[in-house]
Amino acid sequence: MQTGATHEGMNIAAVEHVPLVVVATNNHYAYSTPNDREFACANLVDRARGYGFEGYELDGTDLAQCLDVIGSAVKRVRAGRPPQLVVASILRLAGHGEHDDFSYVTDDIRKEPFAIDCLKRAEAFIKERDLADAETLSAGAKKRQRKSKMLSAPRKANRAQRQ
Ligand SMILES: Cc1ncc(C[n+]2csc(CCOP(=O)(O)OP(=O)(O)O)c2C)c(N)n1
Repeated sequence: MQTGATHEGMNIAAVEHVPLVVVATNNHYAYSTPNDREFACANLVDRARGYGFEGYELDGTDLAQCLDVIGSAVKRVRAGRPPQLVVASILRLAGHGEHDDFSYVTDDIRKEPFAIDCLKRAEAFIKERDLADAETLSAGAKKRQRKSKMLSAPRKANRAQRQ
């Protein structure tokens, strides 16, 4: 959201009535730089008006809300409304890269509602609505475990090397 290309692209999309939906995942940090060092407006979604977009905010940890709000934004642009900006609030729950121990995230931020694990919440939502069977859900969980093991292996190796 901070690069020149994004600003220029959003501006021209509104001028040209492009049916565009921009979903900005605000994970509160650009590497270790917090939101208040990245932008001075109260909320990212405030920018929508300046571009000539319509703006919506949502809880990015809530799959039902994501489907609803983003789905409605898509319907609106298809119906000829201006481009849409949807800002989803969430927290990155690991480092920016394997070298990043994530220690700059304050305890206050970790207690925020947007800091919960969206995958666990999505799993509960899917189970509640019976949208997938147990086998499919456990296959997804196994895949995530394998990925997390693969990601933590180089971190452990790096730490061992430094000691
Ligand atoms: C306007 C601007 N240009 C460049 C940077 C340098 N910079 C620091 S972290 C980063 C990458 C951020 O990646 P992103 O996916 O947004 O966040 P993260 O993976 O850390 O959650 C960049 C380009 C910056 N912070 N702000």
